[in-house]
This record gives sequence, C-alpha cells and structure tokens, in this order.
Amino acid sequence: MTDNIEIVHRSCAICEASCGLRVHVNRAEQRVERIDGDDDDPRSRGYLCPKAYAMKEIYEDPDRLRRPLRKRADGSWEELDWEQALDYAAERLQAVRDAHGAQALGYYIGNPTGHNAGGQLYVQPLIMSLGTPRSFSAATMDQFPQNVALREMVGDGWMMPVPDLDHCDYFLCLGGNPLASQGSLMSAPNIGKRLRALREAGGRVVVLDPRRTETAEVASQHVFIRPGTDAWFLLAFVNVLFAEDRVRPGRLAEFTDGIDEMRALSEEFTPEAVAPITGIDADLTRRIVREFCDAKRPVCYGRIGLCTQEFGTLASWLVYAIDALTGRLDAVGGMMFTRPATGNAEPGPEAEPMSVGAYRTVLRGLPEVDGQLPCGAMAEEIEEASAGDARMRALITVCGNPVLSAPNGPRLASALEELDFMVAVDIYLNETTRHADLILPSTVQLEHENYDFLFQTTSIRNMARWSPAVFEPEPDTMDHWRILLELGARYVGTTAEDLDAAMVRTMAGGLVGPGTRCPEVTPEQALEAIGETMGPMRLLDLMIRSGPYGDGFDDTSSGLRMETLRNLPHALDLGALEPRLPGVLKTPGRRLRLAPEYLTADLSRLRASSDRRLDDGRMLMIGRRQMRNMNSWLHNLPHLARGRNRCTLLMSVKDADRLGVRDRESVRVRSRSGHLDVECEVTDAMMPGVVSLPHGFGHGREGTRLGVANQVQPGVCSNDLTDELPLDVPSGTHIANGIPVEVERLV
Ligand SMILES: Nc1nc2c(c(=O)[nH]1)N[C@H]1C(S)=C(S)[C@@H](COP(=O)(O)OP(=O)(O)OC[C@H]3O[C@@H](n4cnc5c(=O)[nH]c(N)nc54)[C@H](O)[C@@H]3O)O[C@H]1N2
Ligand SMILES: Nc1nc2c(c(=O)[nH]1)N[C@H]1C(S)=C(S)[C@@H](COP(=O)(O)OP(=O)(O)OC[C@H]3O[C@@H](n4cnc5c(=O)[nH]c(N)nc54)[C@H](O)[C@@H]3O)O[C@H]1N2
Ligand code: SF4
Ligand SMILES: [Mo]
Repeated sequence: MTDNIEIVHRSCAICEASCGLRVHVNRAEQRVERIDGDDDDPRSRGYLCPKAYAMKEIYEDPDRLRRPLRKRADGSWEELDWEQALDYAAERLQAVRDAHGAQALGYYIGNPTGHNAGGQLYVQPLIMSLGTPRSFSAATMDQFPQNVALREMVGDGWMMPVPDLDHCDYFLCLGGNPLASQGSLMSAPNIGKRLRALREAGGRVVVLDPRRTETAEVASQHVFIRPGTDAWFLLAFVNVLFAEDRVRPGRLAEFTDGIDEMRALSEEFTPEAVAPITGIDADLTRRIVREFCDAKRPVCYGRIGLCTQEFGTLASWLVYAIDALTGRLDAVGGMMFTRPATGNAEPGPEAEPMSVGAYRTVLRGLPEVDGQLPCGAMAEEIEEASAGDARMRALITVCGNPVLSAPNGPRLASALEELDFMVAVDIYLNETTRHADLILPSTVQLEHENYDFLFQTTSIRNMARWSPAVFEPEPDTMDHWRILLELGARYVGTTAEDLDAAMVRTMAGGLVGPGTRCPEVTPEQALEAIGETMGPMRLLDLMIRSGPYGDGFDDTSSGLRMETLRNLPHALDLGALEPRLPGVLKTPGRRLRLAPEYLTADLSRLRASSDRRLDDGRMLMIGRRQMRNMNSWLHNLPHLARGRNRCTLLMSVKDADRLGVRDRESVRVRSRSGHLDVECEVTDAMMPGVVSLPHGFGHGREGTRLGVANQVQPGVCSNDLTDELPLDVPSGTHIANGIPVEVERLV
C-alpha cells in the first residue's frame, strides 16, 4: 500500500445489508483504487458482494448526470444552472396548480430513497408542500401488503418485525431469496454464512418457492409452491395448529385478540382442501407444521414473493399471525422488533384508524390506502382518455424508474408523454427520465455522508451507523436532500432555510418537553444543541439525542449523539433484539390484533378464486433477483454488466419438452398486457408450469444515455408483461408473481 492511499470506512448504500466497507482512496488522483470488506465491522465482518464496487463505478460513470438538464422543444437537452433549474421547476408546477389545483400534481418515490438518509428525511417537506393525494411509490410493487398487515395488527405499518436470525433454529422462508437479495426487511450481511451456521448448529432451513433458488440450495428442505397460493398454505398451517392443539401464544396471550377468530376462519382450509391449489401434499404440510412447533426457536418469514401476488396482504398477515399463535412473535429467535437509535419504534399514542379511500383514482375508483395509490394506476390517472379533465398533469419522480419497475411499463411510457410537465430527480437519463422536461441530478453515494436510517429499523441486531463522504462533491452539484427541500420551498414560495427551520422546530416540539423522554428539555435548547448546519445529520442528531440510547441533550451524559457515531469507523452494535410488546403497540387499547376485519374481509375474495387457482395448465410467470443487479439501475456499470446474458426466462425441463424448446433458444411470452421475445434457460430448478424472468432490464431505448446498459446487458422488461389491472385489493399492491402467460417457441 502506497502512502497516498487513504482508507475510508463507510457502509455500502446499495442494498439493505449495509455492509461495512473499506474504501481505498487515491487522493492525488481523486480515485477509488479498491473497495474491500471491513473485517472489523461488527455486522458484516469483512463480507461484501460484487455490488459494493458499484459505488466506485457510479461515481466515475461518464453517463451519470452532474448538472440539471432541460429538454428543448426539439427534444434535445441543455444544461442549466441550479438556480434556473429549480425556479423553472417551481414555475411550471405552480402553473399546473394554479390552473387545475394541487390535485393535478402527483409524485412517485423510488427505491434508492430508502438508501439515503437525506432522501428519506427530506422527501417529507416536499410531499407536504405539494399537498396532493396523488402519491405513488415503489412500495406498491414491494412491501406494502406487509405495511398494511402491520398497520392493522400492531398499529404502525413501519414497525416491521425481523427474524432474529442468529438465534433461531428453524427458519421457514416463503417468497424470499436472501442469498440473491442479501436479505430484505432483514438486514443481515452474509446471509449465506448465517444460514449455514444455523444448520451446522442442528437447525433447519425450509424454503417454499416455485423455484429452487440459491437460498433453497443451502436449505435443509425446499418445497415447490404454486405461485400466488401462499395464503392457502398458511391458512392450512393455522388449521393444523388448532387441529393438533399446537397454538401456544405464551406471554402474548395477555394482550392478543382474535385467537378464536383464527380458529374459526381457518377451519375450512384443511391441508387436504388446499393441496390441489398450492401443489403441496397434505402430509408434507402437516410435517412442516409439526417440525416448526417442535423446534425450540422457530421463525416464519415471508418477503416479496409473498407480497406482490394476488393475495399479498392475506399471506403477509398470516406469516405474522402464525408467529404470534406459536408464541414466536416478539420472542428470542423469532420475529422481533428492533429498537432504532432514532426513536422511531418507541411507545407512543394510539394510532388513528388507517385511512382508506380519502382519495380515489378517476377511472377505476381505486382507493388510497394509508396514503398510497397503486403505482400501476399512474398511467390511467395521466391519460386524458381515462381521467378526462380530472387527469394528473404534472409528475415528480424521485429516484424512480417506473417505466421499467411498475406494471405495464409501455402504457406508462406513453402516458408520460401526455403530461404538461415532468421533473425527475435522478442521476441518469434513462427509460423513465427521458420523458421528463427537466432532470435534477443529485450527488452520489461517495459524495455525501449517510446514516443507515431505514436499515437500522430492519437490522437483525440493533445498530447505528454514520458514514462519511469519501469525496467532496464536485462544484455546482447538489445533494439529494437539498434538491427536495428547494423544490418544496420554491413551489410554496418560501426559502429552503425557512422550510427547513419550520420542519426542525416541529420535530423538536414532538421529541422534547413534558411527556417525552426529555421532559426537562425545551425545543429551543434542543435546537441550539444540534447546531445550525442544515441537512439530514442535524435532524438525525435531534432524533438520536432524544432517542432510547440518547444523551438527552445533556453534555455530561455518555448517551448517544451524532458526534459519537461520527467518531466510530464501524457500525455501533446496540445489542441483540429484545422483546418490545406490548409497550410499543399503537392499536386501540394496545392489543395485538390477530384477526382485524380489514384483513379477514379479503378471505371472501380468496374463497371465490379457489376454483380458478386449481392447476389448469396455465403457465405462470414469476420474477427473480440476481446478485449483480439492483432493480433497474446498476446495469450501466461495466464491472457488474459483464458476462453472459442474465435476462433469461427459466423454464422447467417438463415444460421445455412439451413446448419443444431447447436450452438457450428464444421463446415468445404473451400476457394480457403485452408480449416479448426472450432467451430461454431450461432447468430442473423450476416448478413445472412456472417460468421466471428477472425485472429491471429492458434497456436500449432511444433517447437514453446508458452506454453500457444499452450495449452490454439490455435484456427485456418483465414489466411489459405484468398487468396493471389486477391487484392485491386490501393494499392496492400489484402482482409481479403469478402472471398468467403463454409461451411459444420462436421458429
Ligand atoms: N416485475 C417486477 N417488478 C418489480 C419488482 C419485481 O420483483 N418484479 N420489484 C419491485 C421493487 S421491490 C422495487 S423496490 C421497485 C424499484 O422501483 P424503482 O425505485 O422505480 O426503480 P429502480 O430500478 O430502483 O430505479 C432507481 C432510480 O433511481 C435512480 N438513482 C439511483 N441512485 C440515485 C441517487 O443517488 N440519486 C438520485 N437522484 N437518483 C438515483 C436511478 O437512476 C433509477 O432511475 O421495482 C419493483 N418492480
Ligand atoms: N442483488 C439484488 N439484491 C436486491 C435487489 C436486486 O434487485 N438485486 N432488490 C432489492 C429490493 S428493492 C428488494 S424489495 C429485495 C427483495 O428481496 P427478496 O424478497 O428476497 O427478493 P427475491 O430475491 O426476488 O425473492 C423472492 C422469491 O419469491 C419467489 N416467489 C415468487 N412467487 C412466489 C410465490 O407465489 N410464493 C412463494 N412462496 N415464493 C414466490 C421467487 O422465486 C423468489 O425466489 O431485494 C433487494 N436486494
Ligand atoms: S450485500 Fe448489499 S450492502 Fe453488502 S456489499 Fe453487497 S450491495 Fe453492498
Ligand atoms: Mo424493493
């Protein structure tokens, strides 16, 4: 190692695992020489995956935008300075509002927002300023059914229990492939090692998935399940729990409602009754239930394959209900609630009932659920033919690529052309942002400090971590939080400083004073303590100092504050997860609600579809994640893009024989919403009748500036086939798994 190499410790901001990294920086040349895992990080212990290198390649990517771009009348782009660009955005948005009302505006918040504390905290003032109910995000292609289930069961949709993975001895995994995704709503670096350790200690890992995944390969047992039928399997699980007298809620019983309802509602779903639907033999179902109950510390976990399916809310709810009925919710080695340093999972007032239908989409009357509209309804809200005069006329996208990630992307792409104005807060000119009138690019991961804000709430151990910027941002660039704040402020005709001050004051008012953890502290004292430097770190300092591990704004206390974290090169381990119930429940009367009516009402829809769900020989398409992708946006990086075409359709040997398709031949796949041609991979890892296509591809479109993605791994877009019409009704989430398709050989 030469003298001019400096090592910067920080966490990786690409996926939820948030591994500790050592970034080797050549200061003289302003370059990252190498990125490796940080052996001293208590969470990741030296682990990293190939995507860590993306942080370097994003920073260096010549295609990445550094300055605002405005579309000229002829469709070409011109650079603007920030003042001009932000004023232009505000003027155009105001013009739409003044002519048609705030409701004519809408926004879409994409996934990388969750990986940037500045993005997460400052999207709020933007949303408040816009004051429109047309709120869309990637959540309705993701975890929203889990949010809705928890909102009803524990009163807070964002208090998400995570598997206490290092202490469990039976891990039942449905609809997650943590070896590829690196764990979702379960932040745990090096999942493979953890699952192997679990097995070596005598435990079992059981995976239910229509594909024998990378996770299934390291499991004790893999069971094929027909896509979209998990709710039936889980109802049969509950049925067996009662039938065999294995319901043991333990200490939860004191504050749990709905146990008898669970018995009654599961009665008809015997393992025999559901077997023809799920494809899982009744005896096997019983064996899984018995093994689960006989284990010392079992846990049942479900993730995206369970959410983005026709009965996503029912399936998500049943996972939590099973954990509760067996006494595994809020128990060591079970599903546990974290205790984030920022105080967002502390006891608090009872929640109001969840909002449903305060706004409804124009054409289909789809209700907002807890403030969210189905992201696949964006197109119909924009199209004049669908929404007429009430249409959405302006759109703000923030770190999102819905043309590739939302269902029926082609319909959305053409709808975007009907907008009066579109502004994209994004770093690439890609499949979505090419439709914008203005693109506002932020600084990227290595150029700003960060705090693992979201992933401290889903970590399998309590933790806190601040990460430094590796490079000074280039001149004339702007941080993500600042762009969002400026957009909001200019739109309502105030300054960023004033909007920020108002937000911080409101926050402080809620965090200190009588009835809080800091009863003696006044908001003024708290504000003085956190200083005047605007931005996310000041807000986080406020939360951390008033939070459960905080110093309470007492300089003599050894409690936590941002400064403590700034001086730590690694994640701060705040200990194993501990039981939190009933203290943190926010339901009426602080009860754990096992059978809330909003959720159980959807059982009638499930029953009505039972016949349709019998195996009728249709092919069903599911998705898959791959180690070297992150949704749609890492394909422009040479290191990750290289290698053989990964965007292939996996098909079972049985189906391939039936259709006369050979390995690596192309096939045509059709659904209600579209068709595409794709290379087929024949494998014994697929359940017969099911095909799998990864999402996030479909590059190579005219007008995009993605030199590598367009050339090296363009692929096809699975969301050309997903259908925006059917929904998981209670949550308004789309179906990305279990899409009926027809596949034919291309001759
Ligand atoms: N068929 C199918 N579709 C799916 C899924 C599936 O499993 N199957 N998964 C769904 C899920 S879980 C998700 S989360 C969504 C994701 O959906 P989206 O969030 O809409 O899409 P991403 O591909 O994550 O796109 C991220 C965007 O953010 C930009 N970006 C990245 N980093 C930064 C940054 O630092 N600053 C700024 N300003 N912009 C940045 C990228 O250029 C890109 O345009 O996709 C969903 N779509
Ligand atoms: N490398 C990489 N990591 C990622 C991402 C990425 O794109 N690439 N995306 C990130 C994001 S945004 C998210 S939300 C997380 C998601 O993290 P995970 O939930 O772990 O996502 P997947 O790997 O897609 O796993 C979903 C699994 O569900 C299975 N499945 C499909 N349909 C069904 C069904 O009906 N029933 C059952 N039981 N299983 C089904 C699929 O075969 C697949 O194995 O991953 C994150 N991590
Ligand atoms: S697993 Fe996720 S957090 Fe860890 S290095 Fe890979 S992308 Fe980064
Ligand atoms: Mo996601």
